[in-house]
Amino acid sequence: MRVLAINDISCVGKCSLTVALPIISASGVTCDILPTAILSTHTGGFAGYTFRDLSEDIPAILAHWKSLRLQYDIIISGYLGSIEQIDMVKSIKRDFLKEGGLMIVDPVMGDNGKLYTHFDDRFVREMRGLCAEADVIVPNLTEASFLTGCDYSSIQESDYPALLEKLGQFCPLPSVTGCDIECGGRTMCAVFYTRADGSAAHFATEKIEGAFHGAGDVYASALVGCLARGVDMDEAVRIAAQFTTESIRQTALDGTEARYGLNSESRMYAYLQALDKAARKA
Ligand code: PXL
Repeated sequence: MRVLAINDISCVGKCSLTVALPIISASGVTCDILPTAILSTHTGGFAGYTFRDLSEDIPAILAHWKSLRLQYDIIISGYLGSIEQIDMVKSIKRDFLKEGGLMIVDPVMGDNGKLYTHFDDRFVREMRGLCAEADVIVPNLTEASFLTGCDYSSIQESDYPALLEKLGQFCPLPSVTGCDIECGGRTMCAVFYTRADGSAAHFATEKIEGAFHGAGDVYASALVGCLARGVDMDEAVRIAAQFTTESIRQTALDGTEARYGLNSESRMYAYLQALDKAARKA
């Protein structure tokens, strides 16, 4: 099983490839990488970061891979720095995804109702086009609202199924993370997702107060790890969401700054045990 992770390298801040590579490869599959940019830190919460766009290097990298006849079972794309890179991902899918392979898009664009620096409405439109070529998409609630044109500030719990349905109009297996729901007087944090048979489902974990950077990257990477091991969508969502919540809990416990990312390292063993158990049953 060979996975390609397309994402940036934020040297500090534990997101994108510094999260995807360790989690996907620890899941027991090959994880090749295509870095889209190198930054000294990610762009969320640090001033003065460096940003080197690697678009110019990508055609030669791909030409070399073609000469090696590389093909992937799963391709996951994350942070893309430009519309040109969105187009590159579309052509990478055409050239490098095996017949019957899985294209997963994490449409990294924003959080807490706002787009990240560097992104605008045109980028959102193009990202919608990329999502339309994916089998699975994993937006957070902010990204889902931009992709569907729903007003983030007015979204309520009762709107989540309709949001999922709207995403389903352009991608067969959408899921939305970071959906707060009330459950027995407590606020929980849920993933709303669609199963392969088209039915909708959600899975909730404890909500830990605070903003935690990089949670989406941990979730997407663990989901890929699980799917790559043949685990079905219900179990994959459950295991990935639990790992993410445990990583958030650890980070809150450690009291480290949110912008330095999730302390998921010490929760990795429990994640792998859960994955191993599910993969044996699959
Ligand atoms: O975690 C998402 C992410 C990935 N890569 C870069 C980012 C962000 C979010 O801010 O800035 C460069």
